[in-house]
Amino acid sequence: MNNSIVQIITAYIGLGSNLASPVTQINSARHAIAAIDGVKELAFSSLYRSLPMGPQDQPDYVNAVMSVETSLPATDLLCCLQHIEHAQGRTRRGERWGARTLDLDILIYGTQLIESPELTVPHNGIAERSFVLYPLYEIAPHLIIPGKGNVADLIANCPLAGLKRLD
Ligand code: A4P
Ligand code: MG
Repeated sequence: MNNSIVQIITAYIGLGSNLASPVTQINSARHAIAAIDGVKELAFSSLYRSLPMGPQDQPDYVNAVMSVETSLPATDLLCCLQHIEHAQGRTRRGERWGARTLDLDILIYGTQLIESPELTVPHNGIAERSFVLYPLYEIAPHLIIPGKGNVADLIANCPLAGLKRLD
């Protein structure tokens, strides 16, 4: 008999794109994430247009946040997300914060604090980025970000910085 207990974790995933039809990229990624074995979509935010953080000679981004329930360990979830990025034409050319067809970040994984060579959770910068906090607040207004605080309090100190919700 298998006595192992599978833990179900609520995770939050940040989606971003600024190349090759960003809205389509985000919607495709949403469906691909929901189709991962061991992942179930809970909620999906509106899509937001945001000004690029980092190099300014790149198009505006479309960003969104998705919450999921998952039985996958965080490293396995990251691996699945990287496969989806790759399948949707993501290339890594070495420029920090350069343009991309798709970026999928694990923003939060349950209440866990993870610091390993391949994974930092909560994601770096989560508490200062309007394109993360506003969609997160939309789907989880009472969320406490482990080690950072209440999303409502963080948003109060985070200017929109050009963020606009898309219809
Ligand atoms: N990694 C560590 N922690 C995580 C995590 N929690 N989730 C590692 C996902 N990956 C994580 O990522 C580099 C490495 O981060 C991965 O190998 C993984 O092991 P990457 O996707 O290759 O490169 P990146 O995304 O360019 O790097 P970075 O520093 O994570 O960038 P960010 O923080 O993702 O920011 N402007 C707007 N308006 N909207 C955006 O979405 N995104 C970025 C990228 C820049 N400017 C933006 C936006
Ligand atoms: Mg990233």
